[in-house]
Amino acid sequence: MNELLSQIAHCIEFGKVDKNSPYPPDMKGQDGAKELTELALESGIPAENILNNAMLTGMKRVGEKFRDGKIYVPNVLIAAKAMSTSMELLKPYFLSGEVKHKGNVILGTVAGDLHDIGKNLVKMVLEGGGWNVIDLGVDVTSAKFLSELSNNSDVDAVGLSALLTTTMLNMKVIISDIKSQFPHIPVLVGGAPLSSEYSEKIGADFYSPNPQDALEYLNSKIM
Ligand code: B1M
Repeated sequence: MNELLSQIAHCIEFGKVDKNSPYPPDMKGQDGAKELTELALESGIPAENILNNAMLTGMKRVGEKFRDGKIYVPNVLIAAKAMSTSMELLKPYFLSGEVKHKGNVILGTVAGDLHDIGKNLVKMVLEGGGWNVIDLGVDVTSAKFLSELSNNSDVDAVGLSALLTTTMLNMKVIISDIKSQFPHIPVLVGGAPLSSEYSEKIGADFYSPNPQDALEYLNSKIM
């Protein structure tokens, strides 16, 4: 891996947000995810490469260590902060695509679930691909999705994200509620614990393991 990319992955893994952040103590005074991401962009490394080969690599290591009980929630939170800081810097590159909106998508992390890094990436890629995203945030209930659909007559699709095996169960209820009142609205789902089999079982129209497939699915709806 490119040295700069591996340094960014390291900063995210250990939660080194920027040069001024005191954490972790052994990296005090060193460049953090912010400065190194800026440098990578200035050096001409494509934003997609930084995302896939540095940021997601760092976050994958965090997930593995968290799963294995080697780190705890505060470590994950500070890593997520470093990840979000880098993501903000990539935003303009993902948004530089098209200007005219292809349509409107409601997006949210489902009820009970507070994970929003993946959902925010999906938002960035969809917006970069020309879609207007109505972001309902995290912990979004069925009632909130329905109220948003009632208030916006020109919504083309709804996207649901879930990261927990417990909250992915809530998708079934949300989809069923949406389909009973808005049967014509396609619902796409994504998130680490999901699969296409599960997506089919809960009545979703499409399962996307990554933001790009979600974008291609939406684009296929207007072709
Ligand atoms: Co949580 N957490 N967490 N966590 N956390 C996981 C998900 C976990 C797998 C960690 C582990 O044990 N290895 C585990 C879930 C286990 C399970 O369900 N079986 C877990 C747990 C247990 C928990 C808590 C219960 C811990 C606790 O409190 N004891 C708790 C739950 C809180 C809640 O939600 N109610 C919790 C809390 C947190 C933090 C708040 C500390 C933090 C979230 C911060 C934030 O999001 N702002 C956090 C984090 C960061 C993680 C890990 C480490 C990283 C998740 C992440 O951001 N990944 C995660 C372990 C892991 O996944 N490696 C873990 C990077 C992100 C880009 O990937 O979200 O999968 P992802 O999104 C991808 C694709 O899935 C796809 O595109 C994205 C880009 O490729 N995608 C879509 C996602 N949504 C999509 C929608 C689409 C299309 C594609 O269309 C609509």
